[in-house]
Parts: sequence; C-alpha cells; structure tokens
Amino acid sequence: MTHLRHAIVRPPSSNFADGLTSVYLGRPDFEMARQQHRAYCQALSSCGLTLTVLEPDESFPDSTFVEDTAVLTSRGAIITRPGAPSRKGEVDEIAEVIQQAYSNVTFICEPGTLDGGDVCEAGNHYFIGLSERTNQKGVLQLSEYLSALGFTSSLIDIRGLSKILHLKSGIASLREKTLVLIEELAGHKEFTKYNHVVVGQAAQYAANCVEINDYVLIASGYEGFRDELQRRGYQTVELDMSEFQKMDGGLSCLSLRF
Ligand code: CIR
Repeated sequence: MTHLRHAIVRPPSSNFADGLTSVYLGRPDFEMARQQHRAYCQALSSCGLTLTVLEPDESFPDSTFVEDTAVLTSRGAIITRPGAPSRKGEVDEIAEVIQQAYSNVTFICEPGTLDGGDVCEAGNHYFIGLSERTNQKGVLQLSEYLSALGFTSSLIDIRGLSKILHLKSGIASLREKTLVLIEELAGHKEFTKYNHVVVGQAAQYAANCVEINDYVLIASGYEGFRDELQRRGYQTVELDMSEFQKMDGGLSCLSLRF
C-alpha cells in the first residue's frame, strides 16, 4: 500500500442534518457528529497523517464528505463532478486546495458525473462504480485519466444492488491483495484474484473501512469483523460513526488521503 502522509478533512456544518440521505436512522445530532469528527481526525493523526482542516461550509450540508470531490493518486489528482446537484459546488474550494498539493490536476467534465466514493484503489488498479451518482461518461473520463497516469481500471455496475449508495459503501481494499466485500459483491468476476473478507448483511456498514499506513480504521459495533481483521494480522482502530451513518456516510467519505 502507498505510504500516506496527508489528509484533507472538513468538519460537519451546523446544517449537516439537512444533507442527503437514503436511510431511515433518524436525524443526526450535530454536537455528537462534531465529536465523532474530532475523534476521526485524531485517529488520522495517530496513523501519521498531517491534516488540512477546511472550514465547515453551510452552503453545502454534505460537504463534510470530502472524499466525493476528488480522486487522489500517487501520480496525479482528478477533481470530480458530483452526481447530486446539491453537491456540485463543493469541488470549487477543494480544487484550489488540491492544486496547491499536486502539479498534475485534471477535472471530470460535463456531462460526466463522478463521486469519489465510487472509486476504490487497489494498488495500481482502480475499481470504478457505475452508480446513481457516477454515470458512464464519468467512468470513461476517469478511466482515461487513470490510464494516462499508468493505472488500470475496471467498471463495477452497482446500480442493481439494493443498499449501497457508492461502490465503497460495499468494498474496501487492504494490503496483501485483500478486499473487504459485502455479500452482493463477493461473487463479482472482477474480484476473483483477490483474497476476500466478506461481511454479512447485518455488518454491511462495516465494509467501508480504511487502511492508513499500519492501521485499519473500522466503524465500532462490529466485533466479529474486527476480530476477523485482527486474526489476519491487521491492527484496527474503532470509531463511532453513528451520526455520519444517518447521512449515508462512512469512514472513507470523511477524508481525502494522499
Ligand atoms: C450524500 O448522499 O452525498 C451524502 N449524504 C453522503 C455521502 C457519502 N460519501 C461517500 O460514501 N463517499
């Protein structure tokens, strides 16, 4: 896995509960979300990352989910064009921040749409989800950019899958060619060459975990999954994600890492 050094985060804004959601878990508590975000930032720092912390932005209630605004690789960055109309403007400030860190920056252009949550890096290969947010043109543009950077990619159509918003709601890539997968994705032909850790339906939310240097951040409350990762030699860090889960967000969504 690439050694990561930095992360960009944005704490939730006070109108965070007005963002988009497709789950019925109740309205998130803003103070609790802020606390959970602080704990998340502390965990990133403990993994060795230096943080760029952007100001909360009330113009965009979903803007704490910074991952959707860019795809950051070791060779260049791609600014996305989020599929939800209410989120399109989030990229403007992110683009400025990323242009300071990267010399090679490209943009997903109209009519393409792409959310970073649909992009899963697995070494030099990228899985790109075709979803309600990411369209065919977006997938094509990203795969061409990635190819120009020397990476390969493949498309994973998740539009027929019942309960995931983004590809990375159902898959995470770990070292040792290992993928964490929800049951619905476990049989997909693109994943046959990888080791699998399959999470059952009750633990589906846990699939969105993030490996950062020596640690894997996981959502708390999924002991079976935590024990399985530990048995395989991963060091886990558990984080309470309850308030972000209410808004369809997971651990990967809260940061851009590079
Ligand atoms: C949205 O619907 O766009 C936000 N409420 C959640 C975005 C989560 N992002 C992600 O999975 N990468």
